[in-house]
Order: sequence, then structure tokens, then C-alpha cells
Amino acid sequence: MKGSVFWTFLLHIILFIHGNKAKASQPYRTSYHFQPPKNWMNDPNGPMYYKGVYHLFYQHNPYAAVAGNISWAHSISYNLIDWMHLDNAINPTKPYDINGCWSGSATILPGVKKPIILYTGDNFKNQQVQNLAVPKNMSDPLLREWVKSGRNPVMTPGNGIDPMMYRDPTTAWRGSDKIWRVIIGGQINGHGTAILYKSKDFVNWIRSKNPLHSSNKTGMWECPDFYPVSSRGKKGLDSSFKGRDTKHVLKASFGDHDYYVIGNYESKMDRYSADVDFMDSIVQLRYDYGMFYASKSFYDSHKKRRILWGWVTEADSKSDDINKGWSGIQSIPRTILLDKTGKQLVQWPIKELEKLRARQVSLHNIEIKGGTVFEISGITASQADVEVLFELPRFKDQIELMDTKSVDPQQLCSQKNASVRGVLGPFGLLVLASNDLTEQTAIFFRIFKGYDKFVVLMCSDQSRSSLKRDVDKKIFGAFVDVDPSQKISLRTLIDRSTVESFGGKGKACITARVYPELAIDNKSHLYAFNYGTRSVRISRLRAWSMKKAQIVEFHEGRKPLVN
Ligand code: DQQ
Repeated sequence: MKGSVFWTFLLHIILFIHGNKAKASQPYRTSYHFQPPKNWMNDPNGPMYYKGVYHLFYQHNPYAAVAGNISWAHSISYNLIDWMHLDNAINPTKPYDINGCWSGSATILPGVKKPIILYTGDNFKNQQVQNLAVPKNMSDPLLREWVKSGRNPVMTPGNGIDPMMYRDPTTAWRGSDKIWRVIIGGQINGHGTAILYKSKDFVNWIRSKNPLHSSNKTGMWECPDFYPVSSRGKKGLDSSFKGRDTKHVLKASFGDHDYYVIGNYESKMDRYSADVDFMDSIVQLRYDYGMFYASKSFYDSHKKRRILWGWVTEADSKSDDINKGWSGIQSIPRTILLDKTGKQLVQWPIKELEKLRARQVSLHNIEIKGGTVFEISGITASQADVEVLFELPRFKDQIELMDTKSVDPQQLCSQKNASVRGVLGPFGLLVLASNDLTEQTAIFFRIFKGYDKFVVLMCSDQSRSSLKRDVDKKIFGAFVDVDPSQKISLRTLIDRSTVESFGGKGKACITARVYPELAIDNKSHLYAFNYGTRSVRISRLRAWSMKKAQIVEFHEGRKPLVN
């Protein structure tokens, strides 16, 4: 035992020294996605807007580019794009969190208008418990120091709860009875569960007899999220909002993905019913059909919107991460709204991102004949924001048939990858591509004739993204609920090793990580392509080089970053 402690200690020393000598050339470090200065990052935690400042905390290993020593790192921003890294907010120091300060959320208490954090502690027995932390000094506008409550832990497992499956408290919401509610992710009797607690004072919490929701079709739920969305209008809602024309979203992270359901919440009885429950349909609602996990949303009271952050992990090897000196990025913050069908959410990069747009190229009304590729030049292809509108020719029965009700879109994209010719599609973009197209990541659409309607499939094909071997090049796919007789939109954010795509104005999102060897920096190219037999038209394309966001370490006297 003693020996293994010694070797673990030694490994951390080696990783620490290595971490401080990370590679000088960093072609994969992103330029406008959020990253810590170095080392490991996973889940976003406790995002909030408080008195003019956006705060983002995240799961962080301060010592190495691999998971371990998990603490809450803390960064602040005035525009959600430029960030300053502060000292860690919460470190594992107490018996109730000594093995890790795991995920959690922030709630702003009304009246006193004080933020409070609820987080999971992995305690000295490796059991999960829930803890509180508050700002030490409310007159510090950056809320740099946080203190743990003397009453911790405020929730402990017991009564049928597996202490290893009990974590990740949500932002709390308050009912008309003035009682706070919060859910904790768990697994009870093998079923994914949102364990419900209530409190009058935020310190004494009582577990409710019934969970808010559970599913016998999934295992453990990590990082649940629960919030109202408006079924009219374009505004986001505070977690405690009460009013008509709202639905409630419940998100749970399991099986490497973030799934959500939309339903009705009846606060008096704390009953939640999903319109279509988790795993009740072959096509599952997911925030993102690529790499995106353990996400968390918050209500931005300043701009009256709900914003979502998600952890985007690496697809390269652990030794690559150690070499790079870092692992993990956050998605671009996205606004979330309920789609007008009421059946799904739509997501879109926050408006503030557009301030990084620099040199622009525009194209209009261009026909791309079947089997052709053309380059979109004039911008920095390794760091870009691209918006395209595709228009299809009239079509009827010549389209490929597909039983889209029983097929998994990801499998369909793998079988019919970017090199497989169809009738209408594949057409789309080739990004982070080398001059000769040896390396390319294809984001594309294909149209099928389903049972009762035409169906649009969106794919992100990483299979040719890099000459490197030791990289996961999985292909991702999603159906996009749009009518292909109308224009089909695609927006792709390209950021050196990240390709974050929004199809059908944000109805389907796919994020991928790629590590090209040839197509880096100014050797990276951008193309539009169509390998279908029928021509398609680009009715409009706009692409911008993207400037680098200012993501810097805080020091006294540094000029605050402003809009
Ligand atoms: N990551 C945290 C847990 C959470 C998991 C630990 C999800 O609290 O369940 O770093 O990625």
C-alpha cells in the first residue's frame, strides 16, 4: 500500500515537472474556446452572472494534464469570450472533500443577493456528500475567495442511496411556498435518478420521499440540470420562474452524452412528467451529437437568456495530452431556447462571439455540381466562423429510401461517410483540410426519403481528419428536423483542433476534436463540396477569420477585460 502511494506521488511529480515544460509548438491549443493556462479540465461548474461579472468555475487538476486532485478553478469575464483566470475557488482540504471537490452549481439567493455554491465532496471514505461554499468577501467584485460552510456536509447518502452514486447538485429553485429545491444525480436500484431535496434556509436539507424523476432505461445520472423554458418568446427564464407558457427541461449526463427531455413540472407536488421520456424513442434528444458532456446552464439576468456550457474532451491519447501539457476545453457558450414545435431545444453561439470576426469572404448563388470541391480562400482556415445556406434542386422520388425511424443517425453517418456518393448528398464543408485533401474533416448533409417525409441527416466525419494513428476518429451524426425543400443552414466554428457545428439554425449540434498533422496554421484550407450526383446550390456563404480571444491570467493591476 505504502509502495503504491509512493509511486502515485512520484507519477504526480513527473507529470507536474512535465506539465511545466509543455511543448512550445501548440497547433491544437484553441484560440477562442475557453481553456485553462495548462493541465486538466473537465466539467463546467457553477456558471453565473453576478453584479456585472460572469463567473465560470470548472473541474481542474492544477498539477497535471490528466484527471486527479480535482478542485474548482475559477475564471471571470465581462463578455463570456475574454477571460481572466483567478486562483482556485475551492480546493480539497477537509475530510468531507479531501478526495476531490466535484461538480456543483451556484444559486443567487434573492433578497440578500448572495451567491452560494453547492458542490459534491468526495470524502475521506470515498463517499460522495454535498457541501456549501460562500464568498469570503462580498465587497470583492471578483469574488476571489470562497469559504466552506461550518455546517458541511449538508447532505449525505443513506436510505437506499449508493454513496458512490450521489453527486452534482443543480442550481436550486424556489417554489411559491418559498422552499428551496435542488436535485442530485444518482442511481437507485439500478435506475438513473434525480434525487430531490428541500430546504427553507439552504443549510438544512430534507430528502423528499419521491425523486423528481427517474428512468429504468438508463444507469447513473451525472450532472443533472433542470430549468424552465418559455414556449413563447425568445427570452430565457430564471430557474425559479413561475408563470404560464413554460415547459421544463431535465438534462442528465450518462453513457458519454448529455440527454434531455422536455416536460411539465407541477411545483406544488414536485411532479415532473416528460412529454417523451429518456430512451423512449430511437432518436434521442441530445444537446450535442458529438463530444459534449457534463454540461451546465445558467440564467444570465443581464441579457435575459439561458446559456449552456459543456465540457469537450480530447480525442487524442493520454500521452499526447501529457506532451501538450493540457487536456479539455469548454464549448462556445450557447443560448438555449425552446423550438417553436415545442419538441426540442435550439442552441446558438452567444452573440458576443461575433466580436472576434475579422476578415470576411462572401459568396452568393453558387452551383456546386455533383462530384466537385471548391476552395473558400481569403480567410484563416484554421481559425474561422463559417455560415452557409444550401438550396436543393427540385426533387421527388429519385431520392434514396431509408427507414429513418429505426436507424441510428451516428451509424448511418459511419456507413455512409463523406466518401460514399449518394443522390442529394453528401454536400457540405471540408474543414481543417490539407492542400491535397489527404487530411480533411467533413461536415455534411444527406437527404433521404423516409416513411412519410424527406429526412435530413447531418454528419461530422473525422475518419480522415489526421495522419496520426493514435487518435479517436469516430464519425458523429444526427437527424435535423428541417424541411429540405427549404434552405438548409450550417454554421461551423473552426478552432485549430475543434470543429463545433450547428445544423438547421441550431436544431442539431455536433462538436468534434481533430488533430491534423499537415493542415495546421496557415497550411489549413477550407472547401465546400458535393459528392452527390445532383447539383446543389450555395445560396449564401459567409466566412470570417476569427481573432484570438483574450484568455489570460489575472494579476493585480491588469487592466480589466471589457466588451
Ligand atoms: N465529473 C465530476 C463528477 C461528475 C463527473 C468529477 C462528470 O462530479 O459526476 O470530476 O464528468
